[in-house]
Amino acid sequence: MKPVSLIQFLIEERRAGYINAELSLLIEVVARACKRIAVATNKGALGDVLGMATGAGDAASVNIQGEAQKKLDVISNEILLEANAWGGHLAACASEEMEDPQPIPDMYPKGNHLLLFDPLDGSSNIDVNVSVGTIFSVLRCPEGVVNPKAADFLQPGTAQLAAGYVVYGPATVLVLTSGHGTHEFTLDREVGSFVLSRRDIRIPQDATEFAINMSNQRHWQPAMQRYIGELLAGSEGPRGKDFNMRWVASMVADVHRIVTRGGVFFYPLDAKIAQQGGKLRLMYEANPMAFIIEQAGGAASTGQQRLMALQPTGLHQRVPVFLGSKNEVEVAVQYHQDDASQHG
Ligand code: AFP
Repeated sequence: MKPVSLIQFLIEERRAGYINAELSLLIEVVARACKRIAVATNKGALGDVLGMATGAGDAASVNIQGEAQKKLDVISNEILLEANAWGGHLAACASEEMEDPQPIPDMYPKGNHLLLFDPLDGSSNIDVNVSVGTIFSVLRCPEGVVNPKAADFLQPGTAQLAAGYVVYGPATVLVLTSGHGTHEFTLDREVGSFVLSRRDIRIPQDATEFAINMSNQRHWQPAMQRYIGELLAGSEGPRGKDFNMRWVASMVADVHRIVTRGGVFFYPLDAKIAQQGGKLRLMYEANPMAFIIEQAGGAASTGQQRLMALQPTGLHQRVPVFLGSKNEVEVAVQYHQDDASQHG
């Protein structure tokens, strides 16, 4: 069968009325920028892209999260900002790497969309050559807003017009939704274009693989202790079947495994991070991943509610994340809701 390129797919979606021309251009521009990020990431030690980013006087540079930035974090952020500045499809960008939203420069026309991204998720894996990725989310710019501020981005995940990630692994793979299914595109490096490799992905409703950072076990809430304890008890325990565990520590890689073969991913609240509300960021990690997972028939929750229904209160707000195979997420959520109702 003749391969379908990303551009052909986007034209199909425009003809179906799922997306408009501006959103189609936005997705193409982001995909093209991610090809450049893939080239930079693939250079490894040969490209002076590894290690920590430094600022003035060689001091380690730190992002809004207070985290030391890798060189590739900064490079990837710049690539996405530059690629999206001139096309007229955006009003502003927001990024994990920037405290405030970046407006489109006045010399360029402005569009009706807001783009949020984690330019390089999993960057602590770069120096050990483990898959990393880019995560992005698209919102509508509020009517009449010319210079969007952070408050204009604070829309629930259900307001997303599109979301996607690119995983820079053995293959460079884009997974995308515009609210009409979840679809996968693989980069054909010889041609330089993304080619449709899986249309209308469906995640198995049940799971035998779970992903969580077990080193935090002693800090978890009782409901998570109970839930994971039952998975570890396997066929000798109440679940009556054995489970396998994976933890890449790169959300894009863990989520892509789930999109590919099912499973569940948890970054729950724990005593260490309870004050900050969780580890993962709502606006440009949890919400786009939740949109992709739900459109593939999975579920995404905070442990207490549907993740995409959460009304954001801050651009860099963190949130607990339970996502993946629907039936398994529901078991974990039920234990947490039982706990909450017992303890008020
Ligand atoms: P980095 O971008 O700092 O590597 O963090 C990656 C991440 O945000 C997400 O991609 C992982 O699932 C999670 O953090 C890993 O967290 P731990 O290092 O605590 O396991």
